[in-house]
Amino acid sequence: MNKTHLFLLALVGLVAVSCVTNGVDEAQTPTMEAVAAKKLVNTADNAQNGQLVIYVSESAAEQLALAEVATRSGIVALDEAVATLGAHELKPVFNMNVNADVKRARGMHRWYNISFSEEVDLNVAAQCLAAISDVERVQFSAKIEMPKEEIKPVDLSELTTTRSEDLPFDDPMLAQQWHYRNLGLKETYPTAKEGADINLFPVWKITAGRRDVIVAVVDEGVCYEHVDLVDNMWVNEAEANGAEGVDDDENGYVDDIHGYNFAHNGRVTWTRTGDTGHGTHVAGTVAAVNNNGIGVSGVAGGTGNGDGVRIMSCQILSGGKDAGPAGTAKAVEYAADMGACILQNSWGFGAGQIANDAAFANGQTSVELEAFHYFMETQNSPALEGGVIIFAAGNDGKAVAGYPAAYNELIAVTAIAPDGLPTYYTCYDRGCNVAAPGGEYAPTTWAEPGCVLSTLPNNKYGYSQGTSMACPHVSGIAALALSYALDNNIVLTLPEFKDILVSSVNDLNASLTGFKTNVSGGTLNLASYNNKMGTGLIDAYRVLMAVRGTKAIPLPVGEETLVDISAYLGDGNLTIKMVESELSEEAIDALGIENIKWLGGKLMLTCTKPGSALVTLKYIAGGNNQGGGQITGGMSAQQEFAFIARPNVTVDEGTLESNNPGGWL
Ligand SMILES: [Ca+2]
Ligand SMILES: [Ca+2]
Ligand SMILES: [Ca+2]
Repeated sequence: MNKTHLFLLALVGLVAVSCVTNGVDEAQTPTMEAVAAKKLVNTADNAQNGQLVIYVSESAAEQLALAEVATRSGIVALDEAVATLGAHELKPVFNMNVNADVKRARGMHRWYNISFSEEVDLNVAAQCLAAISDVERVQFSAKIEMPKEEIKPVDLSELTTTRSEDLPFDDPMLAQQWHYRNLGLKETYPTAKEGADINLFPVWKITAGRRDVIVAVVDEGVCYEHVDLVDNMWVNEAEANGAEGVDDDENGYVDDIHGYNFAHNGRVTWTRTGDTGHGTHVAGTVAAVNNNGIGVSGVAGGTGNGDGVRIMSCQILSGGKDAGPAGTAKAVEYAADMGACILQNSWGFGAGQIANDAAFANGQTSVELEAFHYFMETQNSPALEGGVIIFAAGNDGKAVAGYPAAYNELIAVTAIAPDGLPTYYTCYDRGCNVAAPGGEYAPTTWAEPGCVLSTLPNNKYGYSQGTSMACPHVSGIAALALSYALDNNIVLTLPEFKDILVSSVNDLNASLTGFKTNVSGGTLNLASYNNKMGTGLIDAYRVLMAVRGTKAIPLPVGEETLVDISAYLGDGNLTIKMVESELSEEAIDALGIENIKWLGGKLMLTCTKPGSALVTLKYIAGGNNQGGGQITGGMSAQQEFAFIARPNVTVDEGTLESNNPGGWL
């Protein structure tokens, strides 16, 4: 090991000399080491040995593309470095078989992956490459992690799988999926709170997905044979109907029927030693098949009529081996090239490993960021101008999300428990954008039903907790939102869509006082999470209403409440007189509305249960206040609103605060 190290230190000197002769003016550059250091995208901390990613000059990229063997490019300094490192592979990262012109214009053809002996000291190898004038950036292959969590298969004999009449679909385990509709049952979690969920059921009355919305699950392999997933798997028809061992659609990947394994270069797998079922669990939350009388429901799993959104398996972890940044970048590129518009990511580099956005990109684009930008700027759905990327915030319990999640262009999801409070493991604060149910083992007893229930490989099901489990709730809601937009010919820009996803939330802060006992008997100081779980708890119904352009009016459960739409019209400072408007029976039923009174141009009512409904409210648009019963030209107008009754909602009358969370992003 030491020998290699010393040998390569000597090599740096040699390469430096050759660079000087190649025209680098030493008088203008303080030292070769300083020049080389500026080219390093990240550090060798926690990096994979034996590989680096480099970004070469345009002219070098052209020469490399023409060379029959890339390791004999004809670029003297590069060929020498390759030989000295004993590199056995120098390959373009991105797939120029598909969409080559766009990728070339973006410079994606300039990224190369170089593989060499694991004995070679990484820092020395990186400096050696960075010393070459045609090499503009060098990136270490940081190891990728899934946020750590324990996945526990369900013993079906212990699970009550009764179908209750009020459930919208006949999946027998839906009653246990409190994360979709939380009834506050003590057997779920001792302090479970009714309504601490994503408010999914009212959305399923409007849409449960569309098969032309494709969600790429960047994770372990998805068990595409699972009886509760198979009908919602994305299918590459050319490969499905093609020949084994042949790249039938000529996209550069052989037999990529439901996706591809970028860690082991081959078919998607889930049965290697070291596989955990993580990708299958995540996929089930997004789109397990609904209403098929089997197992669980998925957020966007359809109605049982082949109308669920599709899951594409972009496998970056396989038997404990990860695809590295280059393989992960290819997986993201693949998702964009093959039609996904939502990128679901429950993986990262570990909270705190990368300090901030600048350290993530070092002022220059890393290979995975290049791929993220390509995904975000590729339009695969008529409803969305671009692609949206959603990440788990991380499970280190730190006041910062891990990277890439924390990066400012990506949505980072924190996790709540069935009590509507932060989980003990969730990352929070810096870099976090929105919360969703991630589940939690019951305090002190380690009982599982407070975790998230979903699919596991080989037709099994299981509970797990983590921001990994929270994240696919947001991806599933995003898929429902795009399904709804497609149904209604609505087109959103990416910034508009991200705004909808992070601002269509219910307040979490009102509950964040005092302490909470966690699973191991320790306590969480809830005040430290105030305003730090992202904007709030995502609400699927509010998301759809925002896509529709309908304002949501949050209402508390069990309290007499004054509804004043003045806060939602104009600049919010108008005094609007409401006119008696008829609330539909459906709305009254959905929210258990009682004691409806119209008082002085305002509506007074009590919601007796959590629920959501559309209402049309009429009002007088100014001009009639003559006094003495005289009316002069008070024009009547009306607007549709969504009433959303949730527990613990605080309604701040006369301001927009309750409608606009305005929290820290
Ligand atoms: Ca193929
Ligand atoms: Ca094939
Ligand atoms: Ca099912």
